[in-house]
Amino acid sequence: MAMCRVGCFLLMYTMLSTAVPSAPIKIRQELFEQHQDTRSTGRLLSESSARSKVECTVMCLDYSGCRDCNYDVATKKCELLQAENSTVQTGTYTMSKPVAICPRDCEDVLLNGPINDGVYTIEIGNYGNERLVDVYCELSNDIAWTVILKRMDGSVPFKDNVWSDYKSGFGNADGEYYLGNDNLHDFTIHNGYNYSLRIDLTDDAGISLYADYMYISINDEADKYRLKLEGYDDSSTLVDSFSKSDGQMFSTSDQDNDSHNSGHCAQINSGGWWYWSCTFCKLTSGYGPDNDAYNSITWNNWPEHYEYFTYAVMKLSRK
Ligand SMILES: [Ca+2]
Repeated sequence: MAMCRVGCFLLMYTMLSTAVPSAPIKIRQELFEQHQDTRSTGRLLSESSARSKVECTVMCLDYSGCRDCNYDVATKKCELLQAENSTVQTGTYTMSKPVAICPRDCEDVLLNGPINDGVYTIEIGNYGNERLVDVYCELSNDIAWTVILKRMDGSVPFKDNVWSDYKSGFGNADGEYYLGNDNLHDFTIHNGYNYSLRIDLTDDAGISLYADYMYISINDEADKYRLKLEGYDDSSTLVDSFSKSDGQMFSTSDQDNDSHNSGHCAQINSGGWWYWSCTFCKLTSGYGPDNDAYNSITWNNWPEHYEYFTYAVMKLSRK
């Protein structure tokens, strides 16, 4: 298990005469203390490029024996060190000593430099019990979205996956994937922030709409990953079809935790979901035109007739 180490020194060593780099590096002051004229020294384990201080730090976390890292903002050079101490340099270096060093979500990623959509490593869970997880970050328009579910090509069999799959997550963050219910629980309950939810859907005619919810959290496995969903935003372009799942437990084809007394909604339909009896929407069901209505991604309040959905995303942003 990778853990955040407070002792990982981040160094922005910038020659005083060096021009300011063209891409501004945003520094989150709550996370990083600035120190002048100090640089971490020690045996050099690795030297490579990184897009940001946080990426450099994550590289250090993943590198056996790495204790400190130095990041050069101007050249984007990342040094991984088996550090022994810090030494004072004369007028050349600025050091950032992190209070917390790993991004907890895509907002941390955005605030620490990267501006491009893509896969980033974040840390999930209570401090002292963290794990590193790859997620897809949408970082455009200065809003950081952490994608937790993505359907785009039908390459991942969401509808056939069982409880253990949904528990741990599946797929790849650079394509179709589900972050997993244990990760979702730790992300929404133990990350230290509250999150809102946006659902993006695109149908086979190319119509793209979204629905916003002001708060989402997922309880733990002992409570069957019960969903808390509040505050549908009626300025959304999509009429609500998900709020009825608020308070529902998660069900899969091998676990019936729904509110349907005589039926097993995840078998009547397909895909793990927060069914009641049974659902007005589901994003985990079959992909593409070769599935009936029960076995397809659905959104009952879609404004037009649709054959199937080509794109479906659930993503979270910090409130
Ligand atoms: Ca049932």
